[in-house]
Amino acid sequence: MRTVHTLLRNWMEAAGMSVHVDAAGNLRGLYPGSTPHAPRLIIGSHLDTVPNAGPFDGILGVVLGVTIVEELDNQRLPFAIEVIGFSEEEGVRFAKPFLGSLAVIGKLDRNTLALTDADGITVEQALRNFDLDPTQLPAAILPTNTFAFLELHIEQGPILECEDLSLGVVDTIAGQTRAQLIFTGHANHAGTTPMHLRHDALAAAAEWITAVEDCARSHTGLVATVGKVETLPAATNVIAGRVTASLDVRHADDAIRKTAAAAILQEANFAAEKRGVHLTLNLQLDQPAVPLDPRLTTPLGEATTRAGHSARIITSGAGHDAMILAPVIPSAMLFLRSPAGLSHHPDENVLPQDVEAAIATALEFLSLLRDHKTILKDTNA
Ligand code: HGY
Ligand code: MN
Ligand code: MN
Repeated sequence: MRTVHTLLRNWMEAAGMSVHVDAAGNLRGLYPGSTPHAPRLIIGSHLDTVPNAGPFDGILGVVLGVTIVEELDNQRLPFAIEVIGFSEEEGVRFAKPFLGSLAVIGKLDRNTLALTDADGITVEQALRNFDLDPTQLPAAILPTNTFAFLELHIEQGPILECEDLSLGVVDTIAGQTRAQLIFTGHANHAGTTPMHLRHDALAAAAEWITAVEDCARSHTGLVATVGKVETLPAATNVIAGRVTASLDVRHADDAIRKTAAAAILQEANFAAEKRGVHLTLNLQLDQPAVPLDPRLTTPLGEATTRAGHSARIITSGAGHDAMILAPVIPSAMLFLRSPAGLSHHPDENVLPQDVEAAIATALEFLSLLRDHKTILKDTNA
């Protein structure tokens, strides 16, 4: 992350931005407006990613933010532009996502700072290890004259490619439930323990995981994933005594998501009880679906059309920092096509012509913001 910060800082400063890293580890470049206290537009996305990831998830939206400022070529607008590279959006290290974006709206709270990673290091200690001062978190909060947030991001799904489209304008970001389930059975000898005397934690988890898939397949638009399973003692000739499994459930409708999550967790109870296995549930995230702001998505659609592309309205199954900012700052997202619909994978890609389309659209969007003072006025400016 230090290397990424150094590279991006150089690009940001070359584009005329003043750069700092805030107390939550967000990299922030400020491009001034035509007046000292001009309203502020945020353009950004996250710098972290997932293990074995592709090269575009998150970082593309930050680099495009810098590129958009470069394209202004020192032209001053009636608003400032702050490009933010958010830290810790994925939730890989501390099991809670969106830490950087929570900080800029003042919601990186003490409980979150106390979360620990696999080595027992807290979020607070990790910030100090990165030469940051968590007591300065209040200074990370966005100024009150921040009037809009634009996030450019790869779609991470197959829709734009299936329709041979470069861009999509996001209307809603699906909600998500994330949880950790711990199946505690009884480790024992694989060769001497009769089947009816076992308390096999891995067999319980395995039955549950197939029930997760069945439940998701039976609801339109629902996705549910068990992406991480840790087994102890993880030996061929030992019945698993303890299994820790992740759960990720998503849907654009919160009622459907919550009902499905409850049914899935009930399945875990069934699979555990029938084997005399104890179940512990840790709910890690209950993130509501977030509609994006028509006061911005409408001009963003207009900008897409002006740039010569179709403004395909699309719902995001992936979570984004925009879902954290949107409840307090009018937010919009522009998606770029994901070739092969692939993401969270080394072969994740983006097409140069789609990057060109996104930059052209973003510059048209800035012109609309500049020319339609109503957007500036109506959106907290
Ligand atoms: O998991 C997600 O939805 C995103 O990649 N943060
Ligand atoms: Mn991601
Ligand atoms: Mn992302």
